[in-house]
Amino acid sequence: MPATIEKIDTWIVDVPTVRPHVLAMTSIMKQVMMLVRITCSDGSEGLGEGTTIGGLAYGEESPEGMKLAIERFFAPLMIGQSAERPAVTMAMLRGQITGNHFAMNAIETALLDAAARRAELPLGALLGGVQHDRLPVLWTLASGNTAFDIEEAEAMLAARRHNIFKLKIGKRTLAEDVAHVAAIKRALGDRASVRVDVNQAWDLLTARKGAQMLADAGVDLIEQPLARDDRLGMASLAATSPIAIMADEALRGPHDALQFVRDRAAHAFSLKPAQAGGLTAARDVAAIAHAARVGLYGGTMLEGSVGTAASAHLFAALPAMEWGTELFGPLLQTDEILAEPLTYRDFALEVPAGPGLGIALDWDKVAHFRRDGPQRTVSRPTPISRENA
Ligand code: MUC
Ligand code: MG
Repeated sequence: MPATIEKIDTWIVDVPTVRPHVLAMTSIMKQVMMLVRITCSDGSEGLGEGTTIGGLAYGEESPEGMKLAIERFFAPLMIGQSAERPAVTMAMLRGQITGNHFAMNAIETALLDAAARRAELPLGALLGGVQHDRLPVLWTLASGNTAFDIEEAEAMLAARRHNIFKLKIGKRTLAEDVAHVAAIKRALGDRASVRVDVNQAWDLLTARKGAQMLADAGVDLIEQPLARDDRLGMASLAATSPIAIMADEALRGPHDALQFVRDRAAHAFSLKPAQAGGLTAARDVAAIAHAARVGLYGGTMLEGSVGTAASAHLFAALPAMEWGTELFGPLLQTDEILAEPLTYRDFALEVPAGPGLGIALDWDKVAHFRRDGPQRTVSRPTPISRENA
């Protein structure tokens, strides 16, 4: 009997961060994750995650909003439908629900996870096949304090955890930001690559000056310097910048990717499944980048382990991530909600092996961090394992 979708559960989980994470538009002290689990009639299950940065500060969706959207709008359309054809289910959802890219991604991940577990294949196999076992992972220095950031970077280098660093700038004046970045690059020298993420905070004139100053300081790349809707500004900057310009917030799926390629508005794309509207939509963005010889970078919304594992499967199924990845989200959190944490070693994340996402939640930890508290957990959900998949 073909499996159907029987039940969809969602949880909000709050996990503190190891230190405040300071971006141009917000600072966070904890990560709020929406976890979704799809249970199918054959007992198979799939997990997905929807995580944003600072509630609605970064984008148009929040974990709380995703939970509501899935409960109220996605679930009624999905219950009773076949669980065997995720692409058909996703086409149906996209036909009836506009936008909601992060929630779409969480749902698509869970559908693909369940389908891959059923087939006893890694999720990446459903995305074309895993091509890489390890993905280089950078670390974001975002304490806001130069001395602290240098110390943090040195510790990461010594532990062989990261040797590429991204600095969050755009909150202070250009001169202050460049002084901060240059001091860090000077301290690290050739031992590390240093990049910056402006998170849309600059205008074109500031970006032109900034690109030159940062190039002089030894920085490799500038991520989303201008407002996400200023594609022509990005094109003008990309035409003259001495260092690579990367699009992030501006890329909300294949259509944006096509426009960016047409306008030659970026040298690199930050690939984010949630922003693109799903793993398969992000794969389409990657195909456009590949055809246009635009470099790829594996972005993050600072997802926890579920979303990070999903992105890892996609990135591992692509021919190359020319700029590496920033799949460090779980390392920013004080605790882990997986039974077995993801493995970070020798400057890389090991792509989880095993069926589906290749991970299992520790449901005691989920209960502990659940916003509505463990005391309201009536019965603990059954852990996902090979046996009951
Ligand atoms: C972003 O804009 O790229 C990724 C890493 C990080 O520190 O923040 C995120 C979001
Ligand atoms: Mg960014």
